This record gives sequence, C-alpha cells and structure tokens, in this order.
Amino acid sequence: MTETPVTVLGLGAMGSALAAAFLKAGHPTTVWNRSPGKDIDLVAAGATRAGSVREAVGAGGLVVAVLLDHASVHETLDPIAGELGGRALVNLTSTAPEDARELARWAAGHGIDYLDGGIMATPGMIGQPGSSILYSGSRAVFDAHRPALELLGAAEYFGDDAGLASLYDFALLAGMYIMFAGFQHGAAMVRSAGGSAEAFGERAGRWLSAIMPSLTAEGRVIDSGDYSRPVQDLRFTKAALDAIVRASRDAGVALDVIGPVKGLVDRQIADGHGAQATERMFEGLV
Ligand code: FVH
Repeated sequence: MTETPVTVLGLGAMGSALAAAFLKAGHPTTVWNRSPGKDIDLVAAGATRAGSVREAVGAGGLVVAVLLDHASVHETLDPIAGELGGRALVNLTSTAPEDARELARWAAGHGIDYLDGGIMATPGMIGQPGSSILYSGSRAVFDAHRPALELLGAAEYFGDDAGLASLYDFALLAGMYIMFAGFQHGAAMVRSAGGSAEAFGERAGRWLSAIMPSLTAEGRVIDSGDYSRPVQDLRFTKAALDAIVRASRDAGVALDVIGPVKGLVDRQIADGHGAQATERMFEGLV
C-alpha cells in the first residue's frame, strides 16, 4: 500500500466518519479514543487500534485530532508533544480563532508542523459532495497532504494565520444559527394561526434560497462603505420591522430574535442615517 499512514485521535461521530473515509481510500489508519468501544467497526474495516495516544502517534504519518474542544486537545497531546516533533498535525477540533493560534504557538514550540481546520459538514456528509473543510496554518502540511484531506471534503486554504480557518468557520456558523433562529421566529408566528412548522420550513427554504444570491451585492455595499445609494433605505426597513414586531406581539411571539435586529436599525436612524442603505446596520456591529 502506498497511501500515507494516518492516525485519527478521537472517535466521536466526526472522528469515526473521518477515519472511515481514510480507510475506504486505502490509507493505513490507526485510531485512538479516550474511552473504549468506539473503534469496533473501524477495526473490523481494517483500522489499527492504538492502546494509547503515544502508540497512536508512534504509527507515523499524518496525525489528525478530532476531539471535543481546545482543552481536550491539550489534555490529549501535551503528554506526547515530544513524540510529535517534526511531524504533521491537523487539528479538526472546533476551537475559537485565538485558541487555534495558541495551539499553533504550542506546536511551533515543540517543532510540530500545525494545520488547523474547520469542518463545514456533518459526519454523514464526510466524503460526499457538499462537504468542505477550511484550513489555515502550515502551508507545507496542507500541500503535502492535500490529496488525503480532499477525501473528507473540498479543501480550501486560508493562509498561514492558524486562526483564519476557525474565524471563517464560526462566521459561517453565526450566520447559520441566526438564520435558524429567524426561521423559528417565523414558525412561531405561523403556529399562532394553526400552521405547521414543517410546511412553513418548506416554504421558508424556498424563499431563503431565492433571496440568498443578494448576499454578494450586500457585501459589496458594505465593503465600499458607501451607503448613499440605497435599494432599500433604513427608514423603509424600520417601517417593515415595526410592523413585523407588532404582528409578532399580536401573535404572542417573544421578541428575543427580531428585537435586536430592530435595535440595530433604530440605532442607525437615531444617529441620523435614515436615508442611507439598510446595509448600514453593519456599522453598528463593528
Ligand atoms: N458532529 C458535527 O456535526 C460537527 C460538525 C462540525 C465540526 N464538529 C466538531 O468536531 C469535533 C468532534 O465532534 P464529534 O461530533 O466527533 O463530537 P463527539 O461525538 O461528542 O465526540 C467527542 C470526542 O472527543 C473526545 N473527548 C472529549 N473530551 C476529551 C478529553 N478530555 N480527552 C480526550 N478525548 C476527549 C471524546 O472521547 P470519549 O468521550 O468517547 O472518550 C470523543 O471521541 C468537535 O470539536 C465538534 O465541534 C463536529
């Protein structure tokens, strides 16, 4: 077998999916998990079980960590940092950008070549179209192991600042969570009239898909900093949001989601920007 050996540390839902993808493509794959029992299917499929982290990284090749959080990465790797010196480490554990940068400094201090990653996929999507993983940190690790990384999902490199991948990851997730909260607000309004959330989900999905392409143009306005030629000005948006807030109240729906959005618009208007483009809400966030 000529494929690079890979060690996967952490066999939760995501680590197991990643290890399965490496195995399927013929990479000799060594697996380790803190608690026993999660490697049974992988070992049956050809993975090598490691009894300790030291034994796992001793297998050589690329080391991929997919643990719960930043603290668990240190807890797992600190005792064997010496063994990782001169090796490539890809950390796909979700960590805040500053935590990723701290790990990159820690790795550099031990001579470890460190690449951080943010997974834009659920375990079931790994290796399927639609899965993508954002990387930053060591360009050398990214280039050397790109074929293996592409097995998991489309691989994109953001730069040598190790915090960039998680910055983009969390920026995308922030948008996703706020969009889901917006959907739930709408579903609560619809329920007040006996409508089902499932049917509303189908309708909302179509509506959101139709308007999403406008995000690029919205971003262009924000980047320009010129809000003087509004397609929709803040006064217009305020009238719409005031009506939505009134309708929400009447429907008995809490204002926790829509209230802060209205607050951003109200603040811009109070500052005298009512005739400017609605995109100016952005300025209240930075
Ligand atoms: N699952 C998903 O959809 C998301 C997609 C986007 C990226 N995330 C991140 O991936 C990391 C792992 O997620 P996961 O889904 O595999 O998570 P779990 O199934 O909960 O498994 C967690 C593993 O971490 C091990 N672990 C926890 N604490 C420690 C520790 N102190 N020392 C060593 N290992 C630890 C845990 O081991 P055990 O509980 O089975 O012994 C699991 O292997 C995560 O950052 C997501 O945010 C996934």
